[in-house]
Amino acid sequence: MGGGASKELPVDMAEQLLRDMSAKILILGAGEAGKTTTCSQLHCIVNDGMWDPGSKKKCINSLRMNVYMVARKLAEQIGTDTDKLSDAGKTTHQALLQCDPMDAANDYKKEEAAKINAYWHEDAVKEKFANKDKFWILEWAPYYLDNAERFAGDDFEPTETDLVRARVKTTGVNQDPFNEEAGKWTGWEEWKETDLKIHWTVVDVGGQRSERRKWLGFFDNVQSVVFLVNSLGYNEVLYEDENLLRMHESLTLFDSLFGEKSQGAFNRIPVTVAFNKLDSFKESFSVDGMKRCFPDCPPEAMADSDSAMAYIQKVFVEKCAHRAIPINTHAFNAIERPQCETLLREVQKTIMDGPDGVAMLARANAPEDPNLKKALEAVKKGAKVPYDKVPSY
Ligand SMILES: Nc1nc2c(ncn2[C@@H]2O[C@H](COP(=O)(O)OP(=O)(O)OP(=O)(O)O)[C@@H](O)[C@H]2O)c(=O)[nH]1
Ligand SMILES: [Mg+2]
Repeated sequence: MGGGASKELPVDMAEQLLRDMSAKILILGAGEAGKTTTCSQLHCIVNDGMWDPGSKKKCINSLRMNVYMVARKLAEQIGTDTDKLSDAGKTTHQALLQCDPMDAANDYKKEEAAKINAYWHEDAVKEKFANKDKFWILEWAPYYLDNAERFAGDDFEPTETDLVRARVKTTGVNQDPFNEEAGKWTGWEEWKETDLKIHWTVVDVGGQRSERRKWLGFFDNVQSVVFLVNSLGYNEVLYEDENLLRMHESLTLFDSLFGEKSQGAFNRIPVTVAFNKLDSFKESFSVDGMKRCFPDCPPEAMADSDSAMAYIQKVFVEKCAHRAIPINTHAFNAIERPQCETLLREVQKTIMDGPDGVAMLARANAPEDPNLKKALEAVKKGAKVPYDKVPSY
């Protein structure tokens, strides 16, 4: 803090100051791309490792629902072809076909979880799971089924791994605001000793088709967009349409937002395409999957997972050849928190080094608005801004 006694800024001045020192980062992408996982990690990064208290409780219920969702899906795939199941397996099979995952999660019992785990170990079920590129199933199906019993009981405490692996579909739009010292950015050094902060908001949207019409209301006043791609989507089908590969859905969505025929809403702001689930992509790399998804892919681009990832990135980048600002690409694992921090810092830098950052800096150094000028002078002299006042967009 600079010299002088700390005092609050008048609210109206502070609000304007916050608005003028604000930047909004919009996270877009199809369902299960990892948007919420990324946003939860960013929340922890800027809140000293603390999870949002509500998300832990939600996570317990979700993990239990995830168990039933994947077990029921496998049962549906087996259908009436139950000859290879044991007698106990047949009973569990029928129960799964009739269950409602949400109700089952609300009344989750260890004994039932044990039966599901035993069902999972039946050869017929494992065989079905081996063909998971033909039907939609949640990403961490084996993890949910292997840990089904552990998720039971009133004293169940989710681990960090549980928290990032739980699948909670987002409905609507969630905004997560946080503040960081303005002086830490290059060019802003003279604000280091003051209380001036950049007010960031990360916006997480629901990515499934039914959710996307809600996005439009959040396209204004955006300083940067991150479009998340599930890298595994070249070999996985879509929840909304099992005849469609997730990667094709992602490409169509990307094209509609940033391609030549898009309305150009994001033409003048930095866009980062972040290819998520890189480790799993490398581990489970499938040449056949690449051939199915990208029939025109040259053999050398399928030689190994690195070449394939480079090829997939090229396909996305080529859709944006017309843009004034080239798009950035990034490959990472949202389940690894430090990798999310790297992504966040890169995205923030695209804002701070770009026209919006320059405009913010200009406002801070030579504000035209007399109110803002007064507010900034007060901050330089040591006045505090009530940062809990979040500007409404
Ligand atoms: N293997 C792997 N899985 C990941 C990674 N990041 C996220 N996931 C998993 O992907 C699943 C979907 O992640 P979400 O964050 O819920 O996806 P979303 O984009 O928010 O989905 P919607 O809310 O439907 O739009 C979760 O089960 C995550 O654990 C990753 O880096 N690697
Ligand atoms: Mg989500």
